Amino acid sequence: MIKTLLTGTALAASLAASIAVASPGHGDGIGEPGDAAQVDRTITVEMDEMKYSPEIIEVAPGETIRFEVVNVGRVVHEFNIGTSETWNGHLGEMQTMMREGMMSARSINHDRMMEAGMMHDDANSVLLEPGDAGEVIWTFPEGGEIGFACNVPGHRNAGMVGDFHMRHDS
Ligand SMILES: [Cu+2]
Repeated sequence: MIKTLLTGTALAASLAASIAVASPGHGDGIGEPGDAAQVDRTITVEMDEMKYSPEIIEVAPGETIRFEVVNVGRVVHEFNIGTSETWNGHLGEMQTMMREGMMSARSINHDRMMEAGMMHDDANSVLLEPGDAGEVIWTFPEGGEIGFACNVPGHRNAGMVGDFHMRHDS
């Protein structure tokens, strides 16, 4: 009887762990999805080959920012808030999407992504075709090493990564 209970608890714990890994922003120290009614500032970020403008964004601890992200380039780009650890996990997902025809260098096949259950609607990121715009509303943590990067295969290695500088003036 006790053995059965322990097994059940272990299973629940491992399920909870896998869910936590699948949703960035919960427990990995990068912050959390922001509330649109609590936005402190709006910042426009342009994405091009292979860079962001601006590349460095200063944020205050606990600040909620609306990022208006515009892809002014000629290929698909992503704005993804995280750390190299979260990005490494996400890169595999992108490679699968490329391989399975859910996206190509210049386009995103939303129907195909929906079919495969990969809607790519993580609150910490937006994936955009050339000419498209989207938004991310994010509440920053009190500190930490956080940045933004494009996980389209090859782009981050080519330098498509930016930094959040946490302001400490309080
Ligand atoms: Cu890119």
